[in-house]
Amino acid sequence: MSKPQVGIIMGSQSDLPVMSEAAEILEELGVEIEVTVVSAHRTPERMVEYANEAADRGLKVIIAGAGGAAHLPGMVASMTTLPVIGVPVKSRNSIDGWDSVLSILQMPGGIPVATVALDGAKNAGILAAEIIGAFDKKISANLKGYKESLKEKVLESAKSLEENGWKAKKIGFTK
Ligand code: RP5
Repeated sequence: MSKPQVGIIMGSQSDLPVMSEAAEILEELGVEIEVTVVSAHRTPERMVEYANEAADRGLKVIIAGAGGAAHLPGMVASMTTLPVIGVPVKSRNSIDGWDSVLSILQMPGGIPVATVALDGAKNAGILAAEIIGAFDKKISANLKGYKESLKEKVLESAKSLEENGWKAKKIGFTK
């Protein structure tokens, strides 16, 4: 196995059901990953160490997920020059998800976090692969294949719907 290119971190293991979607799509696209828990509030020293060492360890992108008072993505972004993709998680300490979204999205000038939708870890994985794919032809080709498969699924479901009518539920399209 070669060195991980994308680091997936989350504030708590309770974020894993959401964050595993980033891991799954990145593995499908052939991107080497590492996955771990780094809490901004409960392990601040570990967060500083992770952010400071990430680039030197060879990571190219960090995906950081957290919920509620979600400070992990922004704090990590403040300590690295790597692109950071933030995943707001609708966690048990989140009121309605907006707290997670806004605390990751509304970063001050100079410290961007590319924030995806609430629980949007799959898109975070795809975005990370696209960043890697801008410099890596194999990943770029894998992404092209993935996007083709999305197109085919839509066309298949359109055909099925047109042929069988809207009452037939077996249109076989999942997100
Ligand atoms: C955040 O608090 C974590 O990222 C998680 O989304 C949330 C709840 O954490 P647990 O209490 O489940 O560990 O920091």
